[in-house]
Amino acid sequence: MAEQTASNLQELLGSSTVKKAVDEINRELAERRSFQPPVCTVFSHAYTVLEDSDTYRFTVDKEAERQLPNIIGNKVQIVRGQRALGKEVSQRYPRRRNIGIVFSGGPAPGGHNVIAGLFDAAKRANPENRVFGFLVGPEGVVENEAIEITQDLVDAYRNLGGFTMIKTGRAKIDSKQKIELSRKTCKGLGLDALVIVGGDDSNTNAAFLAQEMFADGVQVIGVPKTIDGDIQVRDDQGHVLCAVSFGFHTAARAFANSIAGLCNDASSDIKYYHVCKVMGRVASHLALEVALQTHPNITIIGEDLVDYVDEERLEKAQRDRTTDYTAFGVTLRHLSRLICDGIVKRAAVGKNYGVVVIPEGVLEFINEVEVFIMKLNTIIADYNRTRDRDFHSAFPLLEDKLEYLHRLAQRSREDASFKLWNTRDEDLFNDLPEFFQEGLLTERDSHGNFQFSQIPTERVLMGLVHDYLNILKEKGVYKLGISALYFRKTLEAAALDPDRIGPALFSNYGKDDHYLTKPAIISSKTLRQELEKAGLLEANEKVPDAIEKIYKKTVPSFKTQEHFYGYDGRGNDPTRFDCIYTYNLGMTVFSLIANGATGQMAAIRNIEHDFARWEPIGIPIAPLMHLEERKGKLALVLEKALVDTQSVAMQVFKAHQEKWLAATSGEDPFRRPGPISCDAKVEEERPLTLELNALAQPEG
Ligand code: FBP
Repeated sequence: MAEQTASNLQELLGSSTVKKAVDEINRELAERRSFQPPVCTVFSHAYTVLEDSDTYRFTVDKEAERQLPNIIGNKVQIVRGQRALGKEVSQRYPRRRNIGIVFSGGPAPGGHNVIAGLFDAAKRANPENRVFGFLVGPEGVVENEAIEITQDLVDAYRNLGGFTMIKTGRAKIDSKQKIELSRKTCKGLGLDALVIVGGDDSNTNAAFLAQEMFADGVQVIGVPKTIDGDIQVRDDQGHVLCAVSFGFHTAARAFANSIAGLCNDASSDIKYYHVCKVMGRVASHLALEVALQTHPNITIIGEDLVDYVDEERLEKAQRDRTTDYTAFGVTLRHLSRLICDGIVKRAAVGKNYGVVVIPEGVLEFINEVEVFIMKLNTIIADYNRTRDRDFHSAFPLLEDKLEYLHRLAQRSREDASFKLWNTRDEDLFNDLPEFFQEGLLTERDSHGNFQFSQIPTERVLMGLVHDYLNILKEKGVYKLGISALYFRKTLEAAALDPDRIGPALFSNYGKDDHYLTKPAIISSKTLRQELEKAGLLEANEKVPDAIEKIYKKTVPSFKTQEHFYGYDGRGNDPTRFDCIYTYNLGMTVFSLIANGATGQMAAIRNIEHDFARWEPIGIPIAPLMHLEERKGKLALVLEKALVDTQSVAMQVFKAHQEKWLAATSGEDPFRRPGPISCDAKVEEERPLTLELNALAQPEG
């Protein structure tokens, strides 16, 4: 019997239906792999050349000039197509080359297509060209861990998300020794060029490597990658050279699609606030794009909080003829109040549900938290610099870390010149919930950046929101509005006169389509008192069930579901936009290499416009660098692009905030962006932020 079952199972497993069901390759995957992204017109020519452009200028940092002398003079280079080989090109372009490529930092959809574009262009220029992929990020370069990228490998990953083919890592090539080892690797593989696909820190690294390997003749090219969308390049006149890094569109669309699902859920079940933390280490580009795509009821934009002014405090200070500095900039408490304000307004029209979007990096824009982050960054960096052991292995437990901070606070008492961590800092820090303290003390990444993704920001904020809503409930401010029709129907069904009872219960009876109980009614007891006061109830009489039922419906219970949109969208298969963008970036990389560029970042200009206008270029990295605090010291880095609060996208968002809060009766104006696809021309062609911001771009 058992044998017969086993053979039946074998037969079953051999059936075509089962085979199809468990096959890793389904139709969608096959279609994705076979999608051939269109290429920019210049790449339809047999060869390309680079043309230095004098149109774009940058203000150069003195320190960048000093540290990067060989690449600081680089200009923006325009890739031009060429039908036939000119004399100069014929010597250079088809020369046999070995090219190494490495992913650095978090995955971003489209990375595989950068490799595919580079591979296809390299093989087309000379079938003998070889492309090597360094494994698990920059550490692969230092340790010479590489594989040769073959046609089969490229074909297996075309148009697919993740950085699965060669993996990625966050190591940094930041010491003399690591640079020497990297140089050795490049020599060992006979590399002509090294391509670093990464974010702001990785492109910074690319610039330093380009400088270091200049004399060796190894070209180094960067590719701007990060779902955070914070690599954007403009010249001094505001000409857009790189509107956004690749991966941003896909991540935003993936988050938006999931959040649109939550909008459906919230407005169906009408009992939850879905609180969505959306990735973006510092900048709120992703949150803004998600807001434009889905119209959540409340969206916080970190950059918008910087200029926040608490009008009430300001007016009070003006009345008292004093200055209240806390009226400027936002504290966690202020922010929670802003969220409560929206929740209370929606509740007044009977909506005790909704969707809130919070950017992962919002804490960076909150005064008191930012101060803690900066102080702790310096404390941890100082410790690591001056001791044998690293801060986190020396103090593995939270209590150990707190004890160390306590010793610093004591030191500040004894030595007035020591200001880094004083007793006030200690008191404020000790007031924070433990999980938040742990988060703020979490290990910094290899670039010294604070890891916002490790902090449950939404929990911190929503904890404060919960507390304040309870206070507002006690004060009779947070109440659920009762539909006028429902009130009338319920009372009439109980043979009660709504027009007699309504004015005693509600402060806006007969005026709006949702009624709010009077502020004094905050319990069954106060309800009874109001009815007695209006002469509608005798002292020994029971409150009629219908009125009690109405009252109960006005008492909101605030329930939240928390979600984090990050790693899922970051690993999503790319949108059509990102597939095309990255494939062309890969081809641009080859053009830069084949034409001798180094210290440049591959980019496509005009991605905010129709594909016909896309223009592959090389952007000089060195002139984009400036000094910033890293690991407690000033270092040259590529500047992160934050959300411009004056941009068109922000203005459009702000102009619609009230509408999307939807504190009115009727359905919420949620928007459904739909699922991601790469094979059809979909309406969501490119990020909405880009399309909107393009409306205010200077010509040229
Ligand atoms: P990159 O800048 O390296 O592309 O990574 C950005 C990001 O996706 C952030 O949005 C997020 O804060 C962070 O990575 C998470 O990092 P990790 O993968 O180390 O958890």
